[in-house]
Amino acid sequence: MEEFLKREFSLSKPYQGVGSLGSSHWELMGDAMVTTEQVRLTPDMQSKQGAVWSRIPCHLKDWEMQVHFKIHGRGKKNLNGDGLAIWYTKQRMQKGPVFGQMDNFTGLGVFVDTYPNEEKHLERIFPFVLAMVGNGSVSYDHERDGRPTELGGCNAMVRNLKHDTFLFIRYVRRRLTVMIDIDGQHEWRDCLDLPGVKLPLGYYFGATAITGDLSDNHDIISLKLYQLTVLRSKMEEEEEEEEEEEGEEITIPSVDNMDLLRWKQEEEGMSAIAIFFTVLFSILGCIFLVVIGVLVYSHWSDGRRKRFY
Ligand SMILES: [Ca+2]
Repeated sequence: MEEFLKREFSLSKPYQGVGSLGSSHWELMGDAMVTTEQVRLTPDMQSKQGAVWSRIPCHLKDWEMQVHFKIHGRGKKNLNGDGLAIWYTKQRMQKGPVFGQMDNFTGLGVFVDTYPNEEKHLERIFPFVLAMVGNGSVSYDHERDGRPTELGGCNAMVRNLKHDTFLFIRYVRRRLTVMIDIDGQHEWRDCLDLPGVKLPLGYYFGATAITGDLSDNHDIISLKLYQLTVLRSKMEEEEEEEEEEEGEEITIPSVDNMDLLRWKQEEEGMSAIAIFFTVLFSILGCIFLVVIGVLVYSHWSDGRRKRFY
């Protein structure tokens, strides 16, 4: 496998022209700021959100993103938040609650979640790195730290470290691999490895971060995107050609053996049950009123008859 750095999808010092109109491949949003040392997505202050987004859609089939980042702040253990995210999505520059990106996004998100929102995280230590694929109809469950929709992840003690910290996202032959290098040993540690992840071409790379009541500096030092040239076996090539000929080009993100629509279906199922009970109780209510009405009428007409005679 060979790799080539793609400058148009990479972001590194001295961040020439980043954020200025027209001259850079990268656009800033919200509270993000460029300094000589980093692109600071959020400062260590409450209720901030910021982002840096590529202006150019990426049409590479196989790629690798190396993220050099730094999360640091005054907050003591678990009194900091909320984290940052690296994206390959259809949407760009869309503010929202998912680490600063819109919910119901379409594409891939890799999150470095630094605050445990769910109280019962018995076996999970934060910060936690987690990957999610959205198809436009799946919601990120913030209160449960994205657990219902996670593809996998790992614990990563990345805050307030003196040495450099890296995140590595590789997408090759529809296999998603996430690794981290956070111990200062220049060694990649496995975090997630999943085949059958289908991502369309032409999406945008971006990085976002958000703070709430709790905060941190969320810094991107560099984003380096490598194009990978992968040797494909004859069979794989033929399969891909066949798919293209049959018009089976990937247009919606999906993950094999995972139902990304299950949330929506559950919601629809719930509302069907709700409709059923509403109708049932309405009918019962009507019957009750009719019975009461008949009783009252017969009582009243009895009274009239008595008075009449
Ligand atoms: Ca969280």
